[in-house]
Amino acid sequence: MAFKYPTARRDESKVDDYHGNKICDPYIWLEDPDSTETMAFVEEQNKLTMPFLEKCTVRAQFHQRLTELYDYPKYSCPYKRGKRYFYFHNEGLQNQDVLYVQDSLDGQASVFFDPNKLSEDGTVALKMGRLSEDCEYFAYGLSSSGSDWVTVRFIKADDLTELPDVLERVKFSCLAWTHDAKGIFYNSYPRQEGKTDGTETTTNLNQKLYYHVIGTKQSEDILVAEFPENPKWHSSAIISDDGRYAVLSITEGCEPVNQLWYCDLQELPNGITGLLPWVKLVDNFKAQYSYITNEGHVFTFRSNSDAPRYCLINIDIQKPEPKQWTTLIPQHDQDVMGFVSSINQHHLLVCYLHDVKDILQVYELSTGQLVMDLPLDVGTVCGVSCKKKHSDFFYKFSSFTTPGIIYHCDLSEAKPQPTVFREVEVKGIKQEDYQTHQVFYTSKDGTKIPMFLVHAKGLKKDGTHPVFLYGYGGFEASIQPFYNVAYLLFVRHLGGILAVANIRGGGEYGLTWHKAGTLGNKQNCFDDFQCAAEYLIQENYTTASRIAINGASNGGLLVGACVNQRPDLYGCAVAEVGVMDMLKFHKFTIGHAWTTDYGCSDDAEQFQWLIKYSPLHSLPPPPYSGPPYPAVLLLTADHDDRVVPLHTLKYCAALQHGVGSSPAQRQPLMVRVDTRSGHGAGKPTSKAILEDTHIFSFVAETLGLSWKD
Ligand code: X98
Repeated sequence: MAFKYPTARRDESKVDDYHGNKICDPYIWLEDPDSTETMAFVEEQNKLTMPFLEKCTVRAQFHQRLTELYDYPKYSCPYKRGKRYFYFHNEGLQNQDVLYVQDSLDGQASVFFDPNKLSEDGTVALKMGRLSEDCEYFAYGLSSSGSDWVTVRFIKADDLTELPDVLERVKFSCLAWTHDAKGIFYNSYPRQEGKTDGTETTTNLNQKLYYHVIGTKQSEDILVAEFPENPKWHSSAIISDDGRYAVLSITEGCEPVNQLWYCDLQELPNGITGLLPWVKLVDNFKAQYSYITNEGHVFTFRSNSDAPRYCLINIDIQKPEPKQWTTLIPQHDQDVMGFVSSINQHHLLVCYLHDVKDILQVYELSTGQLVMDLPLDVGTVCGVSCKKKHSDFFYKFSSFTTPGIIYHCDLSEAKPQPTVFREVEVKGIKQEDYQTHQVFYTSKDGTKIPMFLVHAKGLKKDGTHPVFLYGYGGFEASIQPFYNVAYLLFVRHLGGILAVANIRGGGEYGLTWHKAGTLGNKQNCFDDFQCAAEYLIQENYTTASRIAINGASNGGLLVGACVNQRPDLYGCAVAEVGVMDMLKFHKFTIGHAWTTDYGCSDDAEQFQWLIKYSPLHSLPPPPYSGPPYPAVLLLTADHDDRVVPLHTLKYCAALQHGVGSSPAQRQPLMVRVDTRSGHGAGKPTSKAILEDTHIFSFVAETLGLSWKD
């Protein structure tokens, strides 16, 4: 035994009966984040982990170089409201991006909203912000310490005066101004017992939709939609481009399906005074319908109804029968239709995903005909700003080696041509030193899986390179090329290869690809990931002992499951904020929404799927004599109310108990528990840099890598 892990009490008396199967939950006491025993466990773990991380050989160099290189200016696309332009900007190392305003695109910019002023350590983040249609007010939601909970406040946009209005208990919320700027739609949850600060594990049920009238108290807010018969339903309202309709999308989990209701706000004789008279255009959860725009009573939706790669349909709300719905742009025979935005009154900006690379095009709204291509390099459209009433629009492109290029295009010109509006450069990283290529490898069942490889130019396939293999595999999320300085440092200074495997469960090839990695097919995700590692070995890029696998959230589950299934296939595994207890995840915060991807242990058949791969339940008991586990670093944080820390803590205790007690286990099995931190969104730059430093220092230390100048 190379490390002396803290002892964690095992309560063998805690046994649950799942459909006749007795499953012991010995670390159930770790489910209480506030007990002295849990707090002591966390403290002891950190006391082991933090000195180990701090003493890693490359730690100081990685931190210094990452801080240096991360210090480059970052910009969002500008967007126009009223007569002014707004954009986010970070000088480089500011903890939170700052919102700026300017009168014209080349005019002097001034600070409009600076979240850095709200806390010393940058842990208060701007989660959402909405300017009213004519720019009278700015509604903004702040979250503290990375929690999903948001507090919404308001300022007047012309003179930045603060309004007294405050909205609390807001989470997973829309924020939609009525065009008269009299008020705003938002969601909140009923008061709950105990804390509501993101450290609690209380389930999130019975979310409601309200209308807040500016200048009134939250207690007077108007309840406009609730679903007492369906406590898991969540709703989200948007206001149509013409300001006339409230369009309500209702979901009951994370599947891309929704009900679609609307309300004609012009038909309310006394305005918004109570539950709205919603018209149910779609009253089932068979497909997804996302509002794009409307011309009078003809609405355009992006949909996956009979279209796993998505299409655009028109629905005349005066002829609501599905038989009368028409297709505006049919689904592509290969590519997946991504976001669609209306521009220039009668155009649509449409993004397609072609083998995990973006394609951007302009179509005509009235006919669905292609108008123009907007040529892109291999990579991702990571931001757009456009509005139906404006002829010009912006889009931002990035890739593994491109930090960001913002293009500007005006469709009112005779020959519209995108021009580079802003391009940033990262001093100290030469793009031409790196090479990205895409390979397609074969998974266990013969399916071809795409994977991006990023490495130094002229790399020799001599089996010696360390690999950082990243995956996610769920919730129809496509892992498209993205820029990350820490990855490039791994390539440049640790001689590594970044591998991003686009495994099933994601949305890379549409709904079919997603479903092939959910429910009873979840094992496909793990097979795809393991086959990625095997491919990299077979192709002589690397060896098993040089592979570090990484994933976060659903990707943390991926890492946990793969380590249990093939401990011999990797040298290191870093699982961030992972879902590790597959029998109980649905009981905490928003976990119930993930049963659409995972299933639920309450169901006998689904229990059988889950017990087979649940990281917590697939760990070997002592005495363990199988192949040593790779070095394992687990990460979680005290305010993670998306995937509550108990997943990682229980998994850690069980891992150290079984594998950690084996004399053959020389590599560390550790957990880093951050404080004033959450699932990831809104993380201040200083914390992100430190976290990446710790992750890559751990990878370098445990794979035996040294720093190359
Ligand atoms: C979620 O759990 C998404 C959580 N979530 C939201 C928002 N609305 C939701 C409505 C219903 C259910 C969940 C919702 O974030 C939302 C609404 C408005 C604005 C912003 C957000 N996700 C999964 C997750 O976090 C996958 C991605 C989204 N997981 C953690 C899955 C397993 C681990």
